[in-house]
Amino acid sequence: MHSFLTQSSGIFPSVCPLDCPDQCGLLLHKQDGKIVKIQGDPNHPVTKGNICNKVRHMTERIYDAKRLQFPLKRIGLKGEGKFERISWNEAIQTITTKWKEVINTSGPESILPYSFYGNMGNLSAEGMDRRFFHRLGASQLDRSICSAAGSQGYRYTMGGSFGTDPEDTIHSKLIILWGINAVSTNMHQIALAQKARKNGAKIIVIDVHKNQTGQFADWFIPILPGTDAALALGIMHILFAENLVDNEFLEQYTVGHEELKKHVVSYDPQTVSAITGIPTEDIFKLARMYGSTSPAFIRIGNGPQHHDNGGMCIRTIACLPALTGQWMVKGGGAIKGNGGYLAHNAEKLQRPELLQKKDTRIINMNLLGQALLELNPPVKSLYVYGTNPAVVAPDANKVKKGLEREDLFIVIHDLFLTETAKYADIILPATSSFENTDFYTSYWHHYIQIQEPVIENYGESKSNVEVFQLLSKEMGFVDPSLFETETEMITQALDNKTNPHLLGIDYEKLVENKYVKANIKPVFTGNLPTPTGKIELYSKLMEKDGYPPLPTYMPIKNDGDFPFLFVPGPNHNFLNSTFSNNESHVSL
Ligand SMILES: Nc1nc2c(c(=O)[nH]1)N[C@H]1C(S)=C(S)[C@@H](COP(=O)(O)OP(=O)(O)OC[C@H]3O[C@@H](n4cnc5c(=O)[nH]c(N)nc54)[C@H](O)[C@@H]3O)O[C@H]1N2
Ligand SMILES: Nc1nc2c(c(=O)[nH]1)N[C@H]1C(S)=C(S)[C@@H](COP(=O)(O)OP(=O)(O)OC[C@H]3O[C@@H](n4cnc5c(=O)[nH]c(N)nc54)[C@H](O)[C@@H]3O)O[C@H]1N2
Ligand code: SF4
Ligand SMILES: [Mo]
Repeated sequence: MHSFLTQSSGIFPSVCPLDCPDQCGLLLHKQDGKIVKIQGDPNHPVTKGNICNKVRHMTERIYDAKRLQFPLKRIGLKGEGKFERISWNEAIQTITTKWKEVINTSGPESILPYSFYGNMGNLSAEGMDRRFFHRLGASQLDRSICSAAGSQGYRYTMGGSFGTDPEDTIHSKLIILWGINAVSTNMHQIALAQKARKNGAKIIVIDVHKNQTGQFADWFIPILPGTDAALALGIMHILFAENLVDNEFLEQYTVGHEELKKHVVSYDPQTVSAITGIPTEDIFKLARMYGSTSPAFIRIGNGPQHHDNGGMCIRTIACLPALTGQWMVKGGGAIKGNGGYLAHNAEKLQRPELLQKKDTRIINMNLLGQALLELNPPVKSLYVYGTNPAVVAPDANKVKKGLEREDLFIVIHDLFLTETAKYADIILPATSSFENTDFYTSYWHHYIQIQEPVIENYGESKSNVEVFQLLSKEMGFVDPSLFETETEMITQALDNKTNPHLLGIDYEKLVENKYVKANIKPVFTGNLPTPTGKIELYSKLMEKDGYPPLPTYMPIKNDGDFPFLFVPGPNHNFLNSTFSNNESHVSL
């Protein structure tokens, strides 16, 4: 048995499992086998013992009376929410019997796994599940709901999720929080910005409305939704026109700066002002501040990329630090995401070779409603884990109609009877992350962390890894990788020869240290994973993919009679829909 489990009381290291960039180090206080308090780990180098209210109150969620303890089967109508307790044996038998039948009649692609990062643990969210569904031959899911557009845009410019080390941002003299509500969604970036501010940094927030982060700013700049690329191009126009660019950096580390210089002539401040709603004098002021302050750091948020021009918008903002050479300065540059530094060996973790049919269909998760209602050949079974699509997926009415389909066999694995679970035929209870072994890689800071089980599985709940192993066994699969232990999976995942930043980090080192920083050179190395190895201000790849090769403002689609855009953002007290069913958090 794991050592933490043998001790009924004590304080144990942990990591926040939620889909939040901060990925805080935690300490779990356990008494008589139960977690009684969750505290930030004061020794964590980035999060330093501070955690949000959501997780400070997470014990109330872990032991919420509504938490699922047993497998359930539906006894009422779809969506009615009437269920009856069954055994794990019956649950697994029912699922595999149905799947074998579906595979016989319609092929394995009629089964659709649907998941996201309710638990960011790599084994839970993209480990044993992938192995199992590859072996099953199920349809593949394009997990596009959160940041795929922006990440792709950033990749065109920078080659991957590589940005500034957030710890360096205490040295910044100008911090632009661009389309990020960091007070709610990245609180430790705010803590770092506060330190920088004490040393004289100015903080600018660019958003479509003045939220808590806007109130925190020294200068809040309101912008019309979906027009940020125009603003970035307007800044470039002024930087070139007023010779505020770093020509040496442009020469050495970028491609296309001459084309870009000509291209941005048309984005003069008057034109940009008309597009963005920002007064011309403010565009001048912003560009001059950005061009003459060093280190200048941009934290690029998720808001702007949730529009249909989002990828190009992020690609465009990501060009700015290259113009001023800010990548060479400690505390300069930008962060969109930093996941690239901690990239593990996804092939070894996910085993794509188990998938027999290489052109297995891929379904975009943003089009779930359409997939359930219109796809041919149809989806016959849906397996949902780590996400709550009835309330988070776009086109909710279509999604609900799809979930109501009587002939769609739905299985849901979750800690709670979520809005989506109400439509399930079989519900499986999930463990919380504190009951599992897993490893975590932040998409903001540079630390990799381990979770070892601190408490026993709640009721009869099981982890994602455990459930996929049960399903594998009952399906009659014999591939050894489907039955490996968590330790074996972590060891394989950390063995990634293609990522020098992970060199020397292995399972043992993680267990010993709890959090380990990736090996990262302090300043820009100049060798990027773009096709040219440079920052691509001009991208031939984009041209090939059917986009303008230079950063460009592309207006969002005009909805005719509906001129206003609804911008629903994350709630301060919830994490997406997580906590929205816990009274303690609703009343926070
Ligand atoms: N408390 C809390 N924290 C969370 C989450 C949560 O639900 N609650 N969710 C987590 C997840 S999964 C994610 S992806 C992150 C997201 O966190 P953020 O990166 O902060 O993204 P959003 O909050 O979606 O949007 C940020 C801001 O962008 C603004 N915005 C919208 N459209 C535009 C635009 O066109 N231009 C500009 N400049 N601004 C625009 C919105 O008004 C919003 O204030 O937060 C994570 N952290
Ligand atoms: N209107 C609107 N819609 C949005 C957004 C928005 O800002 N506004 N944000 C979008 C974004 S950025 C994102 S990332 C998505 C996120 O949306 P989701 O990925 O659906 O996130 P949650 O709603 O938190 O749901 C996660 C679920 O996973 C469950 N879970 C947690 N741990 C485990 C586990 O170990 N195993 C299993 N099986 N289940 C577990 C939780 O109990 C919870 O029910 O929503 C998107 N949709
Ligand atoms: S949700 Fe974010 S801020 Fe809150 S404890 Fe988790 S990682 Fe830290
Ligand atoms: Mo997200």
